[in-house]
Amino acid sequence: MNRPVIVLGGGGHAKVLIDTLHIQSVKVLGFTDPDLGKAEESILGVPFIGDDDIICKYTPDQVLLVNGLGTTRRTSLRKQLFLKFKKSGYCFANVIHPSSIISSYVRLGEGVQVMAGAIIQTGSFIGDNSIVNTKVSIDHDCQIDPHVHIAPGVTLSGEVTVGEGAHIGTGAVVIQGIQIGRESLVAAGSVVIKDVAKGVTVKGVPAI
Ligand code: JB2
Repeated sequence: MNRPVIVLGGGGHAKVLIDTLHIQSVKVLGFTDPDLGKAEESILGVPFIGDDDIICKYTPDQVLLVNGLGTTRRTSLRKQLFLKFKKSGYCFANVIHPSSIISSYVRLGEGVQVMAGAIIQTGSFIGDNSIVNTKVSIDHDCQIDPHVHIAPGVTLSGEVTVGEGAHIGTGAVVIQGIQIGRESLVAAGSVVIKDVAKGVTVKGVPAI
């Protein structure tokens, strides 16, 4: 990366990202968090630098941002933060763990995060601000829209589409060709064998 990085958020997801940035010798200036109780803390040696207002002390060409908020619910603060700082001209770095395997025929948007052990096969697309979490498997020709969280251990077979802001819970399995609607939630451990409408929650084996 040609610029140092600021990480937004000081929780568990931020910690995993900072670890990956360290592996890649990226300079991390600090993390931001509205919880001023974090002022005495550091994350893997990275200092707290203030709440998000501190970012405007840097111009967009001085720093890159990394979105350290995870998503566990459909209402996504993560998405709001991404859009707010994009509007102000900032750019988000992609964070790609070196142990992930990504076909050279995969396209990635901006601010995409691919965690340790993930595999993304040929022809797939990962939209802006989406998380492909630890040990996820995304097979060929999948389309992942922006602001999606594919949680650890999920398997997507080929030609699956996932709409904007959807959350695929830990360990879920989605068979080939399925369409998952925007803002929908697939519960952890589900097996999805038919399309999921937008904005709904499905769970179980098979998921309903
Ligand atoms: O507006 C904000 C803001 N709101 C909350 N700006 C910034 N910069 N930070 C914000 N936060 C902070 O995000 C909270 O004060 C808190 O310190 C942090 C969220 O931490 P937490 O550990 O609760 O969640 P997370 O998003 O880091 O991790 C979740 O998602 C991951 C993907 C957890 O469920 C993890 O287990 C999961 N792996």
